[in-house]
Amino acid sequence: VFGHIKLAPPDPILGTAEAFKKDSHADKVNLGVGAYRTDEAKPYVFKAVKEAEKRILADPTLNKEYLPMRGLDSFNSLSRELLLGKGCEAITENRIASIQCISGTGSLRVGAEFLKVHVNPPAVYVSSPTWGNHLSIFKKAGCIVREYPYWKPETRGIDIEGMLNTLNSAPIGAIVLLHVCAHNPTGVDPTPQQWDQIQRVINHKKLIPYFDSAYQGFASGDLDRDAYAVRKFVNEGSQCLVSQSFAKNMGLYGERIGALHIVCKNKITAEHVLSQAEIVVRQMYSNPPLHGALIASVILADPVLTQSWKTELKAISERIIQMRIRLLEELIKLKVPGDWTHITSQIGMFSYTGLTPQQCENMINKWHCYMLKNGRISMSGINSKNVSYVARAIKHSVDH
Ligand code: PLP
Ligand code: TYF
Repeated sequence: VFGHIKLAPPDPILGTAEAFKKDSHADKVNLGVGAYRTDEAKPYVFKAVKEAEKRILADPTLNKEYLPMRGLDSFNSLSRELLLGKGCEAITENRIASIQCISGTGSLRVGAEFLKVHVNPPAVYVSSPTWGNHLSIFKKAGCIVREYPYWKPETRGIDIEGMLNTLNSAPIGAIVLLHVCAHNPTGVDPTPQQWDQIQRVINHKKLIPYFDSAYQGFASGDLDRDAYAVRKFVNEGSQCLVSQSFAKNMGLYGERIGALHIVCKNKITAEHVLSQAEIVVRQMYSNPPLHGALIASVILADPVLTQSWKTELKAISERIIQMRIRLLEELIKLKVPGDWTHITSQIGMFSYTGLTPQQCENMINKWHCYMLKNGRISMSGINSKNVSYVARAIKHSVDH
């Protein structure tokens, strides 16, 4: 029955984690998956998360009943307030359909399925490059996926003309997937002026923005600042979708907690949309898991705990920024040919190094520095102990 099934190729990102685990070399470095590591190269559990879990365990009123298909109501309202800010009109006017989802990926999958069934967009435009799963998720839902130019290798910045030109020729009603902040994999975000330009084309051509928020608070350490783009669109009247993940900013990777927010024109529409999104969920997995939603809502409902979480988040993003500075210093010290200032100008979890596939192979095979073949490194894998080793690996790979 199953004999004809071929072995699937490893996931290009998650596969690097497997390869790293198998490697027994003492100096190995994990620059693959975007998961935060401490300066000791250890996973990090937020103190605020531990405190929230303590309170959850101690609460005699809690039980393990099913959640509704839309998830935990307190989580849904607190998470959209975190994303869009207190006093956001779309929230006070009750015109957002919010649904707790299985982290960012699950939220994108529910959003994609919902769009296919109820909107049937002519195409979904994603940046070139983007997080690989974006393409697969929308294709899996039956959407036609197209790319808009984003990365300009010559400037190591955004190809804004290319992006605007492509969006200008997109059919009415097409979806445009946008990273809210800390673009994965390039680490390059539009400037406020570029967001103005993008918004103008989207509005003019009647396109539908779909924001992916996987790194709020991770880019600058400031949750409000990192939400600039999505707040601008929503506050200026956009009807749009947002997939929100708490994997990175609360370190809840394995708890699979996130949300899908669909911003509608009015309250009645939002009610209809929510009821249909719930049907999508019902047919996929019935209802979401409870624990992560409780953790996030306990943190977000208590101003003291929220503040302590924000302080930790700031420290984490600071460590990453420090590692960018240190890595650039080491590369300059070693006189590695070329301009490496993009290491510090790029933001968020990743650096798009510009290393060629062959140079990446050398990083992995000779130096045990696990990274993606497109040149992406996760900055959180770098620490004060291995930064000069990584710089030497880059030098050797460039000279190679
Ligand atoms: N979107 C982007 C841009 C990502 O980088 C990721 C990975 O963290 C996700 C979505 C989904 O992550 P998760 O499903 O762990 O929330
Ligand atoms: O790009 C990354 O490394 C993160 C983590 O299927 C990730 O977004 C990678 C692959 C995946 C889910 C999360």
